[in-house]
Amino acid sequence: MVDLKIAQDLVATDNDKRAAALKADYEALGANLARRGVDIEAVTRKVAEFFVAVPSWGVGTGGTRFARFPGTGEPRGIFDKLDDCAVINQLTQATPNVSLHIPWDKADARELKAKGDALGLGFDAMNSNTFSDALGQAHSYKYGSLSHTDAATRAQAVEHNLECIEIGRAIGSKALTVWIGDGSNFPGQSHFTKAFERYLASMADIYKALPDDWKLFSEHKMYEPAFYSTIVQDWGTNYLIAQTLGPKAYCLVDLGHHAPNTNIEMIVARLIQFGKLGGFHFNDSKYGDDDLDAGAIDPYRLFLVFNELVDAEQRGVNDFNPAHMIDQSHNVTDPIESLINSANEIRRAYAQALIVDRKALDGYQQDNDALMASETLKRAYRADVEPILAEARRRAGGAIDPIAAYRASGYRKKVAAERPASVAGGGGII
Ligand SMILES: [Mn+2]
Repeated sequence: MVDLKIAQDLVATDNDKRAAALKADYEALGANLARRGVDIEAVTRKVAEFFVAVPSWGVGTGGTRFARFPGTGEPRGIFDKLDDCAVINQLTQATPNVSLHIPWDKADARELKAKGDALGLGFDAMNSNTFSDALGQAHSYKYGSLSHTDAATRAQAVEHNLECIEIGRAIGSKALTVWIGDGSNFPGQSHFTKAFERYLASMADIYKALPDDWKLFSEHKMYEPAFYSTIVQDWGTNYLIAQTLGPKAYCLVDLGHHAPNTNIEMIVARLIQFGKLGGFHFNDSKYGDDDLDAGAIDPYRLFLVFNELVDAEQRGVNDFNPAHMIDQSHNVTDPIESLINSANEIRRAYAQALIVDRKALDGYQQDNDALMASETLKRAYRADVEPILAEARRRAGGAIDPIAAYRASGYRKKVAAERPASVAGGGGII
């Protein structure tokens, strides 16, 4: 029996108000898609089976390097965070797994597992943190971690990653994501080649400790906190890492970790082609690593990424099973609402990509009909697939309108009374 954070009859009451309109909209969309040769039921089933993991750090209010403005009823620690994650999953039925971050979420592994089980939540990739110093650690990461010039500092950073694997094993995780802040702020500060050699040697030590059924994700990021050079700055370096380490090593693509206007969908296609796409950190951005809600700025780009994923899925690419995770920081919204919306936007992009007429697209590509090829994608993107998303949620026991149901539940007000304001919410940007 799952511990539901919002009374299910409240969700049912809200759904009842919306059921007739949804039925009409779903039938109308079904008729429209049928004329295109698309079976709406097949799309709805696929959408219902598509899940994205939420980040534990995403349910706390984030901040910038200027300030953090705490929200009311913020989670005080990992167990409160898991409660909030359960609310998101209850209403969306799209987020059954949580991605933890160590040391922010450090707790007794048996208690973590028991709490997850009670809430009906599982655990996705573990995230290590060697981009900040934990209280009382022997060696500082001010000048780097896995690539540090000092062997003892590197060993400490490796040891931390091994601890993340151990915690992950105990709670059912199957992957470790490594993002480091290592890099330099000044030309000449760091020897590019020697630093990368040290990084690769440290990662090889972590790789050796990886259980057989685990994956190691390395995450690239162009800049920040290092502003001149970053060790794992782009997908090319990331690919070299995954190739060098071995078959359990994959590249993780965080949408915000690229220069503006980078063709991310093409990077995704390349990594798929060479078997090294590990997964995603979904978010959106206008300028840099803005960590805005998925689909908030450029929903077409999100669709184009999913267009590549669905293309690979339908071509039957071998061992194609990328991890879908959100990595966001919410500064001005209720994080639960932002994560609900983001999960829906990610499913929306998937649904739109599922209805692309791939046979027609292939024909236009063969015939060099650029205009019609582009229109074929746009036609799918323009479709309002909200009735499919809502119906998938409804059938799974979620909310037809999850934001409305969440607001009607008064959950935030209730937890605000139980959770006194704290200065450290554990929100973070990676
Ligand atoms: Mn990330």
